[in-house]
Amino acid sequence: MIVQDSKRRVALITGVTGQDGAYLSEYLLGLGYTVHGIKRRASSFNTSRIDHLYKDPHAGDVPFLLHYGDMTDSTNLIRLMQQIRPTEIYNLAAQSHVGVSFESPEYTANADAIGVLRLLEAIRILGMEKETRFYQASTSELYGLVQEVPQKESTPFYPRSPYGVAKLYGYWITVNYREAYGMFASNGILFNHESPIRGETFVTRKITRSVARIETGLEEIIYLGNLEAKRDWGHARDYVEGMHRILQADKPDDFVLATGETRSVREFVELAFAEVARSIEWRGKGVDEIGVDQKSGKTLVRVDPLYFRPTEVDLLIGDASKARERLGWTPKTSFAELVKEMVSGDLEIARREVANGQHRV
Ligand code: NDP
Ligand code: GDR
Repeated sequence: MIVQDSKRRVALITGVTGQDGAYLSEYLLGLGYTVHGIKRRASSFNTSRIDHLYKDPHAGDVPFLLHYGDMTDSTNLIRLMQQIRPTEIYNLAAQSHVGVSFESPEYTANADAIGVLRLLEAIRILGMEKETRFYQASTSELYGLVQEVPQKESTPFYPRSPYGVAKLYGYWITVNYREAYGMFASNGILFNHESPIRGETFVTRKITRSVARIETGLEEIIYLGNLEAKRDWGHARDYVEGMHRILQADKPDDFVLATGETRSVREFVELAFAEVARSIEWRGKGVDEIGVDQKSGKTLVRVDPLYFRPTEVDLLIGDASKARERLGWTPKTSFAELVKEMVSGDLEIARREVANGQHRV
């Protein structure tokens, strides 16, 4: 049984500069938490997603603090944990791009697999097992090659990428430390979740950004990989609330968070273009397939095998009944609302670029 000092609500978020880190920081600050985030040193500013939350600590007592750190450096993680003594840790840091994990498999394993172990060991080394709850950002990529649909907590794992395999280690080491040392350590098995601040190289944001840039004349065409892949896409804002609920449960456990609906990349493209009143007609097959604007006849989408993965995950659709029943969590944003919000966010950015004199093609 974990006994927490009810007055102290101090969260440590790794991966605070990422999509989920930004939404979770905002959510926890709204609940009155003191939030500490770990950011990586970079040669240029990398905090654009959280700048609106940050106040200079010189101004006095501020609830949001950032620290330099890296998941590959245990000395740094131990020191930070010792200084901060968080009551909740959200481990969101990861090399999170599935395609890139085929290019950098060793680094992905170091950050995404061993990084989890480093944090769990830091809790043990500092004797914080009874005061700190641990959330691990697990993923629907664990399911990989389809074994069962919809996928739920009991569905067997069969990861299909170095990223998925590294996350498999992260999942099991979290379960093992819970069972071996009685830690409050839980996995959230989250299906894809997106937003207007999603990284620009994930397929949803890549599409909405290009739709906006094509619409404003900044770009002419979008190159994509596998159009048939199906994903269960939700909104990141809803999912970070689920992460928090997972750590407020009576006991540590593993939970799927998903919408229960699935769409193909092709459907996402069609809906995103429909937001700017364009309808796509598909012509050709396989690598020669193109998407044409029905009105103008212009080619807007082209398939490029560069974006195919050596092994693909064809179909993800999650069953989040356990989270609904035990945590009272349900997603609030529909697929159509998500696409609308993302296209609208990217249109705003593209129009600003145009207004600032960016070159038109
Ligand atoms: P992002 O890629 O947007 O953010 C990843 C974060 O991790 C960034 O802050 C990044 O820093 C940081 N990071 C990467 N490598 C390191 C490292 N070696 N040391 C310290 N920090 C590092 O991912 P999301 O916000 O989308 O996802 C959050 C987590 O949830 C990830 O672990 C991801 O694998 C997992 N997940 C995501 C899902 C999704 O659909 N979004 C679904 C299921 C799981 P920097 O900004 O400097 O790059
Ligand atoms: P995913 O997300 O691999 O599901 O991982 P991504 O958006 O990268 O790919 C989704 C599907 O779209 C296909 N695809 C393309 N993908 C990208 N990135 N770029 C393209 O041009 C393209 N064309 C088609 C992919 O092949 C794939 O099938 C995300 C990440 O956030 C992980 O960290 C997280 O764990 C999982 O979601 C759940």
